[in-house]
Amino acid sequence: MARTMHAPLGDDRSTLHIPDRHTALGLTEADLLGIYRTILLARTLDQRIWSLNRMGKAPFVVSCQGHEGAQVGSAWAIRAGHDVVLPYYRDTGVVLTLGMSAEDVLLGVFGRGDDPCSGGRQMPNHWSSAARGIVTGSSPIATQLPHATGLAYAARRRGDDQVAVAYFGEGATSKGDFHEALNFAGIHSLPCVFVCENNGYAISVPLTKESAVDDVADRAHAYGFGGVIVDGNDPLDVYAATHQAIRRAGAGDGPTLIECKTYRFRAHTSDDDDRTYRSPDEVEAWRKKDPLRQIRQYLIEQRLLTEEREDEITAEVTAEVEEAAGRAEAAAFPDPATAASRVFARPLRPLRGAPDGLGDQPVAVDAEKPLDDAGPATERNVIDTVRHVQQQLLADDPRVVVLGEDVGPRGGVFRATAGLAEEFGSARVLDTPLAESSIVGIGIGLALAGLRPICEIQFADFIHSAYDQIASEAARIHYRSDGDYAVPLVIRAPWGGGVHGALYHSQSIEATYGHVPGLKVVAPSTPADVAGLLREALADPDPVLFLEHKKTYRLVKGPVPDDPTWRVPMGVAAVARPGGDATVVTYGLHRHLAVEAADRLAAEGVGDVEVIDLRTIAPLDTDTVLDSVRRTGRCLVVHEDNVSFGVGAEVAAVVAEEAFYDLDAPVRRLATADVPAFPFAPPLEDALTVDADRIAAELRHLLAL
Ligand SMILES: Cc1ncc(C[n+]2csc(CCOP(=O)(O)OP(=O)(O)O)c2C)c(N)n1
Ligand SMILES: [Mg+2]
Repeated sequence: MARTMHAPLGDDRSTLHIPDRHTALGLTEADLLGIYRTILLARTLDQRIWSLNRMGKAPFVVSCQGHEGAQVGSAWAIRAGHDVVLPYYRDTGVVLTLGMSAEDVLLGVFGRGDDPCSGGRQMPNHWSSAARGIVTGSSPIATQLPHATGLAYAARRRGDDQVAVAYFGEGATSKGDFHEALNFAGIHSLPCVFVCENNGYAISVPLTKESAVDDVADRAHAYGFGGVIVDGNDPLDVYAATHQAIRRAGAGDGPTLIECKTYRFRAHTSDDDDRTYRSPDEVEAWRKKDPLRQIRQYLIEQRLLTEEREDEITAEVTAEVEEAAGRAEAAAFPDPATAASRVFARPLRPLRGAPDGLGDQPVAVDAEKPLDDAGPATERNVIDTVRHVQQQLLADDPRVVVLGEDVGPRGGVFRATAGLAEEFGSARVLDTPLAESSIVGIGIGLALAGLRPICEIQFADFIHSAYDQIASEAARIHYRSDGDYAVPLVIRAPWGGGVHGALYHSQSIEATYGHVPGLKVVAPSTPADVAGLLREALADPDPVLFLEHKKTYRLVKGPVPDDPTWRVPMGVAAVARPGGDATVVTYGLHRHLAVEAADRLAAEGVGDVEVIDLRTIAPLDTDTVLDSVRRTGRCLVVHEDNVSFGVGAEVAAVVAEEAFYDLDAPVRRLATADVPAFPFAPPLEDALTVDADRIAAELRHLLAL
């Protein structure tokens, strides 16, 4: 980009010949004064927050000082309310430009109930405003970047010219999510603008230790699009680049990475001591390039800012910040009664562990129509059911998008999407790069844009690189935005062993993910439950991890109602086999094995065992479990997951807490030993497998106690 050297101001400006840079950019006098005022507002506000910090009133400061030129200059090019923006924590200047007030920012600083970003749930500077197109942000660096690509993909599908603008520091460019997002944006030439505020440090780590190349902008070329470098302390330079990038993106010409070379004047946050890693001289040298000074000087040179006008603006801004600070400090804290609310957009069960009176009331759930009353049915196996229901969902709802590795023409490695790309096109049945974090992250962006994504993770074993996107993002976006956003996302994952898949194609992941608040986890085991729960999961406004046991795919067959509206409620267990002498609580493949074992024991006259299929892991249907155990007095929990810290531990704890005096014997668990999933060689795998024989043996023991 062109750089302009500013002549030093003398007393007599009339002799200076100062080139006008703004008219060619389409910026008016009002724009220039607006940019100047907003930079001054950001600076004044930031200084005020530091002073509140010194007074012990603001526990945490994330300073934008030094970055305001990059922030306000770029955001001035955003079509506020039209484009969708994903700022990062340092972006006070961005959100002020987009219409947030100083008071909005300060309500967050004080953690007040009216904090528009999170109602006092997040730390300051975790921006969010659905009304302003500002997408809720988190603390983990770079996680917002795949969201931007999902939002941009959705804009492309709608056919409008909305652009997703994502902000981040240069430290974020070391993260996988940065690379996965740019890769996806490049492949699909998405309407995205990536704005990097390169201040040369990730807390204390200098650029030389973050990257072997000097310029972040160079990264873009590897992903097939352009990267530009701008003087981040010159708001007009930043504006020009961002304006052009947004225009290009909106016109269908693809993404741009803009690297704003800038500097932060203060420590990383109020918890940092920047004297430990940089010199006062370095800071001083950059202060000479202060963006506030640069825009002020330009305005003076253009004769747009008289001393009088400057004094007026300064007084106005100071008063605005002072009044905002007074009002925000006086505002009420959030009501403690809301601390456990909005974990789910659609709560299915009372929130476990919530102190009395806290947590949302569960919604009323339609009773399940028994299979016998569900009209005509077709016999299907599990995998065919998954495919059939996805086909129906795609046909019925244009918002549905399926994405994942090999889901396109290949039809999925298990054939769960066979024929769907041909029928619905590759834009709706989308082959993604091999990058699980971004598969979920893109899905989140699609969901935030109002689509209904179904992400396929090829094997549950490979989901863990998406853990951050699932646990830190999808599952807590509703809570952290105080209900402003919801993430209706389904993540399908084939799980489980018994298929000689060894350590990395056999894992059970339900306990790990069942532990994540805000995430619903289901693990159906019959074709009918798969059909009913998949439809229910897609209709739900919360993220759902939908686990399909691989061994059931072709082994388990059963009737599936033809009625495409037939559903199974989440959060409700099923009695798979009634009985009165003992209860087996299980799910997945082991529902079938437990029923087989129970039938055997009944035939032998040993006892009549009830089998409960949880179907939903989280939230757990404790009522059905307790009701059964209270009748039978005996409880065995069976699962394929490792025994420690698993679903069995949870069920056993609930039974011990709630039904101890109804028990005739201790609660028992039968699960896989704490090995890292199943070994490959058949004798090794068999030695660890929990089969019907072992369940029957364990039940005999339990019934004899
Ligand atoms: C994944 C992750 N790791 C570590 C942190 C702690 N942390 C917060 S900000 C930061 C540095 C980020 O540097 P950069 O992206 O350059 O942004 P800057 O703060 O310099 O504007 C770190 C390490 C975090 N928030 N997230
Ligand atoms: Mg940095």
